[in-house]
Amino acid sequence: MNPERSEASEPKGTPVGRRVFLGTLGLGALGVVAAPTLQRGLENFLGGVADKDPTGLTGLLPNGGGFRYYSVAASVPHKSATTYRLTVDGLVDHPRSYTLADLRALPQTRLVKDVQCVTGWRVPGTPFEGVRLSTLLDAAGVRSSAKAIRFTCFDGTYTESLTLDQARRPDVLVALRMQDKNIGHDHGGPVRLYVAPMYFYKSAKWLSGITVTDRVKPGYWEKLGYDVDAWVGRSNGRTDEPTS
Ligand SMILES: Nc1nc2c(c(=O)[nH]1)N[C@H]1C(S)=C(S)[C@@H](COP(=O)(O)O)O[C@H]1N2
Ligand SMILES: [Mo]
Repeated sequence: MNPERSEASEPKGTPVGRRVFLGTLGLGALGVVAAPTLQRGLENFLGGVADKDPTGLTGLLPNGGGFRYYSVAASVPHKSATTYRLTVDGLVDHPRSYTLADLRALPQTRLVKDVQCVTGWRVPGTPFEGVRLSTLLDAAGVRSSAKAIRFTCFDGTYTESLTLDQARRPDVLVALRMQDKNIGHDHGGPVRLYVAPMYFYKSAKWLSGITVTDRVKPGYWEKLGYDVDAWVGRSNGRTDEPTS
């Protein structure tokens, strides 16, 4: 079973009306529903604007250029260039807090690869751009006892993890841009993690904290059954083409 599926059909804080409505239509199998009229009808019912649905329910529909909007939190505060902060702490010699301007001033890396969600959807050739996570780790001075990273998010709920070796890969970014635009709120802006070689659940949206730890602490979906090492095509019992 795929835990994300149950999240999608029964998200935290979903108004009962929606849940009943979706239950009536039997949308557990929405992956096979593709009639455009039905999609539009559902989007209208859910408020008309897919990217305004904090529950991610409309995210089950094929929209947004192939992307689904996912959030396990019912609502997420908006952070601007003035209010956003990213903290780097834990087993480091120089903990610090970055503003968006600080992050923009660092060297930027642009990668163009396929995005692959563990529920099956894939978005080919998606540009992501930002600061290599390794750059922030080097600046922080990671201590020798460190083994892993814990990521936290300003949605107050989602968490993720990487081993230190994974985190130091050149295709792991603290991303400021996606599809050659600043990352909008719904895609996890202003700053999200981007872990190119792994299933998209590793790419934590609304990133607010990077804590260096002495062991991997499984993230939100991983506690619910997803693989901690989430290589595309080599985890979660899936055989997708690698994204790199
Ligand atoms: N904070 C946060 N990050 C998250 C999620 C989430 O619910 N909350 N969902 C994950 C999953 S399962 C996927 S597939 C992608 C979806 O990203 P998108 O909404 O930009 O398409 O975000 C990942 N990062
Ligand atoms: Mo996902």
